[in-house]
Amino acid sequence: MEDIKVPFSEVHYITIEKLGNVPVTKGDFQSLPSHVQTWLAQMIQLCTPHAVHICDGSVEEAEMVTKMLVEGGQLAPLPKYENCYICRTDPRDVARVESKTFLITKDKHESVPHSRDGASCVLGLWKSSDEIKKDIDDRFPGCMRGRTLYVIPYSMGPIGSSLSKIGVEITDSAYVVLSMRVMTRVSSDIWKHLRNGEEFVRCLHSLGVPLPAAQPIVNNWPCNPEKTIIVHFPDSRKVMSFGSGYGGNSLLGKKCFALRIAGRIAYDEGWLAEHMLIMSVTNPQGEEKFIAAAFPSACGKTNLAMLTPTIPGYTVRCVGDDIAWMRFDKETGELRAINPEAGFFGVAPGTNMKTNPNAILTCLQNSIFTNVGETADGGFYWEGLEEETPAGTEITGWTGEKYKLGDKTKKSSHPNARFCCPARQCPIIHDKWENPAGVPISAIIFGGRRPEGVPLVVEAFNWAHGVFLAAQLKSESTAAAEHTAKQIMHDPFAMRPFVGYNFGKYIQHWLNFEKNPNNKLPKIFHVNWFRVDENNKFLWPGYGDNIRVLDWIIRRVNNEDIAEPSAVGLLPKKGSLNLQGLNINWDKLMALPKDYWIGDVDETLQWLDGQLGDDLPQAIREEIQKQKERLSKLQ
Ligand code: GTP
Ligand code: SPV
Ligand code: MN
Repeated sequence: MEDIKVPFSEVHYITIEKLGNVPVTKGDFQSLPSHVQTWLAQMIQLCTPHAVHICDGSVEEAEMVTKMLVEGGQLAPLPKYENCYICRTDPRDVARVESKTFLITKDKHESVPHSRDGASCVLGLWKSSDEIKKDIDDRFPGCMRGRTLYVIPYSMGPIGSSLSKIGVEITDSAYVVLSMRVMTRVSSDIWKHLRNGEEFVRCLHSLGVPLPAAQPIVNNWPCNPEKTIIVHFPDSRKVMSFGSGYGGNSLLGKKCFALRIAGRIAYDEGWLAEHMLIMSVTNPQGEEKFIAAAFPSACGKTNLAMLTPTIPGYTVRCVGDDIAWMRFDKETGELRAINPEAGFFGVAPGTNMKTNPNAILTCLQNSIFTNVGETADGGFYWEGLEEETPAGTEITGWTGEKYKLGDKTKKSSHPNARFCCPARQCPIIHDKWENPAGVPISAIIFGGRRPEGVPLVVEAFNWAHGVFLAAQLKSESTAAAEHTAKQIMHDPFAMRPFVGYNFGKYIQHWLNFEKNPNNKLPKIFHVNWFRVDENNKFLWPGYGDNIRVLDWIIRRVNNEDIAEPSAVGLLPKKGSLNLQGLNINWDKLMALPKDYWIGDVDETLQWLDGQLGDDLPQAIREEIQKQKERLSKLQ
């Protein structure tokens, strides 16, 4: 079932020390760059697969792998659309597992800050090489027994761009092969770029279920939740992931490489790898501005990146929905950003033709849906599609049970169910989205889910204050990781789960960009779409109406006199935000409850000081002090 059937004549063998001859069912091992061959041979020896498949990223390859997965019961076609498939995971493997995600460096404090005694560090988990060696030795030897080892050569960013980086992922999951082909640029051309011995990020992934499986496989989704670990070696640019086939745990180009490892490379090389969407907004005067925005997982990046404006005359175009690599141009001083990814791995529930039509239209072809419901006529279904689904439609929920349309007591989909679709299919994808030189960023937005206290939009007084706004970011927990209770958590820069080195150094790295007078620093903002009233109803309509906030932000970028200082930053002057056609309680939406904010700033200082200790940059302590002083003067 795991085998790809190929004509016998196309198979060649490689001889691996202590293992003997291993068939290569696709691709030519001998033609790979020698440093790649050496690493692959070591990994084959470690994982002992029964065959090797070197991916080329072609359509034919995708068709072959898809066919195999369908025959094996891991994927099923969704005949309502073109080349779309549905997949249900083992219900124990549905999201990232932050508690099992580690950074390995010689010195602990290269990875994690000097937290004060008693504060258990949540800004990265460090293990020593000795400790992790035990975990690795306990898991990886023989982990691909009876399975095919796939070799995926890929580029993060347009192939050949000076802003891009190359990775190679080894995996025993064919689902990962298909998904990586959507999310990254998989191609045999990668090997040409590695010819001169150029380095690449080495990614090893295994489902952790050698065959015959020791435990029953649930939903044809092999995984090993008890033994799941995701391990990063930032110094040697390596990732090893075991036991999970889901999302960021297994598509190693995404969070593992493009944020944690790339973040560290960016620190070393003087640029930024951030958890940010990239979009452009063109105003009625035809003036276009690019914006990057960081929100924690499941807090609205994909939705903002492709929003449909509710006010006339504006055009939004999408460059990326999750990750931005950005650097200040040495000549022009502009901050230029690329989206290193090639696809969207978006939260399905809540996505519909009203909230995000562009996402729906992007995923009607060549897409994979994981942990969603299915309609009897072969379509997808999830919470949020009620109004678009005819009454009486038969639905099977993600757990395989029948689901009754509109049944509020059950869920048809897992809250972290995702669509995986090629970005180029997005109706509003920017024609520069693959520009090797990136796009120039004029504003950076941070935000989170803040039901209480936090106004719709705040502008930072200056760069250092903006970095403080980012450092104090908090958000209500979501289903994107293993947090179950709804609680407000600190998530500085929306990077808490994704930072690849000491967070104190990370904040200082941000602060340092101000020291170069050549850098054209974008203005920094904080937004909150999620404030609620006393009945728990959102005070702001969100989604397409967020254009009104973007419009205000762009006018501020153009230095329009529409902001006034407050204790927490610059707020829109009353009447300066276009609210035409909306029924908004502006005063409630923008209120700064004094007690709330005094509690908040004290708690923020305590938390940052506890987490970062002496690594907390002095400039941030000063910003906190200034905020306290401003708050003390509030009425
Ligand atoms: P990741 O892909 O996990 O990083 O998440 P994301 O930041 O891309 O979040 P996404 O855009 O997928 O939105 C997550 C959830 O928030 C969805 O259920 C959306 O419907 C909801 N959401 C997004 N934007 C808004 C908004 O403006 N207002 C409200 N109320 N909900 C929103
Ligand atoms: C997130 O959790 O931020 C995601 C999904 O985008 S995952 O790829 O699983 O990290
Ligand atoms: Mn997203």
